[in-house]
Amino acid sequence: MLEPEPPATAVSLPSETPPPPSSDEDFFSSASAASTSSASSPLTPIPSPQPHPQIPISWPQDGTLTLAWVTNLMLAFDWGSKNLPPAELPSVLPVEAFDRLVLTASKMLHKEPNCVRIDSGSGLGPESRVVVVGDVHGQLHDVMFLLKDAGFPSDDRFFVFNGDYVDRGAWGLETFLLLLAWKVFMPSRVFLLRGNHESKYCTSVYGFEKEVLAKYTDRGKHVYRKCLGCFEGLPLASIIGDKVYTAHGGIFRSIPVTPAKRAKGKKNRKIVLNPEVSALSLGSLEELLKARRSVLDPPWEGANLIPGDVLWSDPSMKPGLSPNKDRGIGLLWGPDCTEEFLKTLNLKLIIRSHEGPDAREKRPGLGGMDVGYTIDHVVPSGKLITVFSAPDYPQFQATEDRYRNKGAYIILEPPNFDVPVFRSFEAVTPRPKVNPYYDFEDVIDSDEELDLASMAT
Ligand SMILES: [Mn+2]
Repeated sequence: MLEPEPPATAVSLPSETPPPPSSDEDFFSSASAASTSSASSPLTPIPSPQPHPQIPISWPQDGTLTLAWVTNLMLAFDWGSKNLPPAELPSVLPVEAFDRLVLTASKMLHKEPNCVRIDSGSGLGPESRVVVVGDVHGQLHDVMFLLKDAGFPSDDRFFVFNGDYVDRGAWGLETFLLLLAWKVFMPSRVFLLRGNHESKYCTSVYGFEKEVLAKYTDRGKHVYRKCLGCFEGLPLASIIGDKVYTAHGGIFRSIPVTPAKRAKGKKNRKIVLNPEVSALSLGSLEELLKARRSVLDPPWEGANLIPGDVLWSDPSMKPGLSPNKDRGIGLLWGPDCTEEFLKTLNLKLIIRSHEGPDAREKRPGLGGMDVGYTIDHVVPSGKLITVFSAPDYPQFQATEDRYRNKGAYIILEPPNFDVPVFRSFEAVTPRPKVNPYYDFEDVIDSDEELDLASMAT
């Protein structure tokens, strides 16, 4: 299937257009435009000589990643995305190196608590900045632009990614592995939280599973399985500088100590979101820390509801806490709940992600995602913010349906790390022309609904 989008691409340009910069120049030189203007200048390639990536990539002999190794991995993925068919990815990253990277990262991630804390005890100081990133959805070139634009992770630059690394975009695997490499290289500076798309259910519907099978062919099932195992290890939330809570979806409910037994009939799997709706109340940090996050798909019923809440919930302008009926999992929460959460935990900000321009189109009362972020609730104790970091999302969409949204990321600065600085950016163009890994015309328009029939099987 051809991608129905008109911009010139790396492989077929109008004859009067000068050739695009070579892959490495595109990434390291020309993708440096100001964050609010066009994200690249393909007509004026800067002829600075960049090294070609060293491929195939092998795991370092002593098992220690270096900046040079991570840089070469980025260069190699970028180059490969522009010069090789998808099935040639193993010639860039052989499965042996993939295995070592994912195994090393998984071990680190599994050890992290459900809610990671970034504070003075973990190196946050008067020179530090914390960059918070929202959904990236396999948009490799935009992620690399973001990293360069914000400045790569360093002793003074922390990164918290709010999840949804894969699905929709065509380079979910490269994007996820790139972020894993940064995690392994700087484990105390890079934090990767789980998104709802880091699950078996979402990746089987929205492209990532097919992408992995196309790229690693006969080893594809193995690679996909290892990725799912790694997803299970991802922590759920972060607290930055004791003042900012971040998570993919948002806040979460309190779970009664002895949940009522229900839904005994196994055949008729209808959703029992919570029959005691009036009893819904906000969960505590202790409950979040105790939740069992190692699940392929966060459950929407039963006693282990906190992971599903954290990954799938959405804010609302209507007061109160209620089941998120549109999504079939998670919660909707109002400004009063934002206030209660912030006040109880002595926080100033909630930064969540999870809603792109398509989702926001259907949420009256909440802002559109045109510039990559919205301020959803303003309450006495602070604010609730949504940040979405995938510009021109989704990448595969009929031209007339495109949102042409900017992406954004947030910088938190000293001394208190509680005042958000927003940076919006446009999509990198041109991007390599590829086929989607899901049927974007047939698959439901947003990720709002859990298809329970497919989950039950
Ligand atoms: Mn999401």
